[in-house]
Amino acid sequence: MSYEFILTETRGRVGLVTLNRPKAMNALNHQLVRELMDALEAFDSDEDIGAVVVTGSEKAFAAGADIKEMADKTVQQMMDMDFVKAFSRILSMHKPVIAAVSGYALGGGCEVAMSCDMIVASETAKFGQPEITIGVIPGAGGTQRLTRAVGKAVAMEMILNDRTLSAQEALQFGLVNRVVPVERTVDEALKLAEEIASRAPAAVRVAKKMINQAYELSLTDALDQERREFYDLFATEDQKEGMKAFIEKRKPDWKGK
Ligand code: DAK
Repeated sequence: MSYEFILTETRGRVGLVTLNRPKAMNALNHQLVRELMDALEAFDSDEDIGAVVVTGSEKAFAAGADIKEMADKTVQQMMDMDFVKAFSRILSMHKPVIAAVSGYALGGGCEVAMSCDMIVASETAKFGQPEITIGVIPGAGGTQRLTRAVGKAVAMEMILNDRTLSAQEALQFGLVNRVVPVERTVDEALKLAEEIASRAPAAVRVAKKMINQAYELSLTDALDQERREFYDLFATEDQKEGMKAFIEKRKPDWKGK
């Protein structure tokens, strides 16, 4: 499949999607978002892929939704665009998605990164929700995911007053998993993704789902569901293999079943 605004490739068991709209700082126009979702869907249904990395350029992961495309839209046209559904799809993917962020991750760009399961940030990464400066608010999860990630105090400053977080601040506030030199960002994310992709696929899938459920369900309901999922894994060959391999002091040979 050939795309106009993204590049895709496979590295071992990891799918790599690179946002590639350099003239506009990877601003997320309708087509780019459609292409991104299409590529993610394809990797999610590919049995040879165990995890996915999404990245941008050194200058910009993505500088937000395309303001030029959005400027004259009506309410109905914006509703038809539905970025929210698109970004939420990342959460419901079976496979873990890691964002490798360098440069600007602003507005919808920050929201895409936060929809991913983990973020590897370069020392140059800048996270912000500057929608207030163009007369709107974050509309694809920013007010909710950012607040859950960094807490109310920092989220208020970022969203009400355009405060941008440096990579180190993002690490300190728990928004990102790690900060690495810019030239190593994609490789570090790929390495992390490859490690996760080498683990028991069903357990990875269920673990991702349950961690994300921590934000959706009550603690009692989530603990019930966690226990059910845990029991269900005992119906998989990989549970038998994983425990047998431990006892036999060898590496497990996952079958993904
Ligand atoms: N949209 C369109 N074009 C953009 C852009 C953007 N978000 N960001 C950058 N560009 C373009 C610039 O217009 C410029 O194009 P030319 O003038 O050369 O044609 C080119 O990229 C290079 O940008 P600059 O010349 O501005 O570069 P600088 O290094 O000086 O500044 C910057 C980089 C990233 C700080 C600056 O470009 C900037 O502030 N960009 C805008 C950031 C922003 O406000 N982002 C939030 C956008 S609003 C939805 C839910 C959510 C959303 C949408 C819908 N639904 C539920 C439907 C999300 C909304 C947003 O994200």
